[in-house]
Amino acid sequence: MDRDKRYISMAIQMAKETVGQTSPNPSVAAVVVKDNQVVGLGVHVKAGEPHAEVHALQMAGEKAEDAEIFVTLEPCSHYGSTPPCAKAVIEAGIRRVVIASNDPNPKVSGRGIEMMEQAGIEVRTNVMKEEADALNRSFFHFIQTKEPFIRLKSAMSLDGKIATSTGESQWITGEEARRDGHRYRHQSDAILVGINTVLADNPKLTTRLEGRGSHPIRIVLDTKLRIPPSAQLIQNQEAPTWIFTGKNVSQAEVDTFKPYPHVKIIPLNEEKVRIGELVSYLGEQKVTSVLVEGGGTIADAFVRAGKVNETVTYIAPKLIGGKDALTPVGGEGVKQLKQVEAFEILSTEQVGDDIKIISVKREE
Ligand code: AOF
Ligand code: ZN
Repeated sequence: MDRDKRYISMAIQMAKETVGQTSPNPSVAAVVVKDNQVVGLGVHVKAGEPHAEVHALQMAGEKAEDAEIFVTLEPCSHYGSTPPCAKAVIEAGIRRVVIASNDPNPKVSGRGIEMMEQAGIEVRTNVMKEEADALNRSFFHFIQTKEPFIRLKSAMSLDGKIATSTGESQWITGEEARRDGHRYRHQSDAILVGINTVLADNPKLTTRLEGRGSHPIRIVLDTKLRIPPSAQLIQNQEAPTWIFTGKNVSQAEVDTFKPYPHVKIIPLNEEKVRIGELVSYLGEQKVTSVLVEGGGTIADAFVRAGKVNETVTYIAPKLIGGKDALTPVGGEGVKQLKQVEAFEILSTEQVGDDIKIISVKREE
């Protein structure tokens, strides 16, 4: 592997471990190298805290003079919660910068690179870009569209069923696939289900990972506010619960949930919850990623609204059969094949006894 790739892949490795903790900011890491010695390391830990380059340059101190910096994302050029990293890089006396991803943030978008080049620094871009881009797919989508990145997760049998014809649905995939699924909860700002899933399964929707994890905001789409106060999402206060309803719910019904400060009832403007309206509201609230976990009607609503950005599908080597057995995307479905959106396969991998397929929407 060439030298640039080696240090960039080291930075990518560090940034990877912060996915899910930096929202609404991206996951970024930086390595400062002088005379083939690593003299500074940095990651962006949390929005509002210093950027990766700042930590790495601080560690390097005077050794940053005439050194190289390897960053997973183009250094920023704007005054946000912190001064521009491109300026910090210039002032530290860095001689060469190697970058993996560009920053599509309209406030940056090439200007970071420009600033450094104008200061006479040698800049190399696009080193391991694909690997680095994969870390920040939701940030890139959010910063460009002001809407959250929507990931649709499902688990099904080889013949595409999520339950038997009598409705039994627990444990279609194995332990490892289920554990893998919890990683997506940890990495998402929000997890979303429909009221039917709440009534049928009474889920908690928290992240259960070895060594703990962060819990996403729990979102329920519940047009008529049918969720009972006894539901785990109301009784369990480990994470916020946001319930989106249609416009026709009374204040008295909303007030039933007053004793639960972690619960927010949000009536939208139309009779039924519309995905478009929901998604823009979530974007305004700086929710950058949503994991849609069930059920079929909800999945269908997102598919037909054209709002699915990525699918994560676990397939168990089982045949269930039954013409009435449910499939991951239910509802009305898309009527004409020519209206069906094609996704692109990003990866296929075996997870325990199951297969995991990730596909992504082609971003124009
Ligand atoms: C970098 N290095 O480590 C990160 C960057 O509100 P602020 O000041 O934290 O700025 C956030 C923006 O800065 C974010 O939208 C993205 O464009 C960039 N993030 N840039 O040079 C970092 N986290
Ligand atoms: Zn910065």
